[in-house]
Amino acid sequence: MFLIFVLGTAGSGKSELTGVFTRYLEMQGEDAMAVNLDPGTLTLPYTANVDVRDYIRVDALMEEYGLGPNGGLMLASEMMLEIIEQLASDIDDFGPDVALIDTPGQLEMFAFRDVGAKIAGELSDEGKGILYLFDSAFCRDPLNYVMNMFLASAINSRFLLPQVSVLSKADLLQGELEEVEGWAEDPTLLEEAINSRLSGMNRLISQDMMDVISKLGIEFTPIPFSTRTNLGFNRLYSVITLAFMGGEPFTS
Ligand SMILES: Nc1nc2c(ncn2[C@@H]2O[C@H](COP(=O)(O)OP(=O)(O)O)[C@@H](O)[C@H]2O)c(=O)[nH]1
Ligand SMILES: [Mg+2]
Repeated sequence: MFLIFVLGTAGSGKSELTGVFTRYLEMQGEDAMAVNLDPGTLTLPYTANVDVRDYIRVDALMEEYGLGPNGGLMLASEMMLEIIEQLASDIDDFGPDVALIDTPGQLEMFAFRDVGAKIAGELSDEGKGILYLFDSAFCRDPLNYVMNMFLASAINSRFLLPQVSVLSKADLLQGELEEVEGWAEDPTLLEEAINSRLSGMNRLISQDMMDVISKLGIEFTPIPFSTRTNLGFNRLYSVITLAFMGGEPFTS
């Protein structure tokens, strides 16, 4: 069984990608399932085969303990640590070859608290990988694009798992898609955009961040993807099977 954790900032399209791409994987003959690990979401755009909300719900915690949304989320993340074994056995019972795991709306809850790394460590001893979503809404501007690279690097060093980048909601970029794709394919084009479009502190920060990221040796080529136009589905499938499975399908 291979677990794919879908990570990205709030609203980057994690839940939609989880639902739609799980169905796509099934159409490719993969034995795939969708897992929801977001205890805070009220609605999901897919039917989760395993759902953390069967055990923990942020809205119920808020009501029971008189907490606001952030307090509820923090309590939920503590409680999730206590039910990891239960979630692991729920996933095992389902017995898929590949599970897409939708993570909390707020990236920081999963990426920067203990809960994410512990869940990733304890949910399975078998293969694991990460899909990091660069939200197109934050990618028009070279400063935000570099900030996204930085977040992706932070996740990479935190989880130490094979990682594939996705440029989510790419249909929103329309005429700007070609330029952003250029930044993804060729860092010198991104440097040019930083120099020509940014000034002052923003330019300095972006240049320095790019230096740090290139020293880390991490490469990002976010794959343009859209659940609205089906853009990028085939490419993402071949990239993840190559990066995670050495080119073999998940279901052999
Ligand atoms: N235009 C467009 N909108 C999308 C796409 N994927 C998701 N969305 C929308 O973006 C918003 C956030 O998506 P969601 O999957 O809930 O993000 P999450 O917070 O990362 O789970 C929702 O309104 C989705 O309908 C896409 O490919 N294209
Ligand atoms: Mg979500």
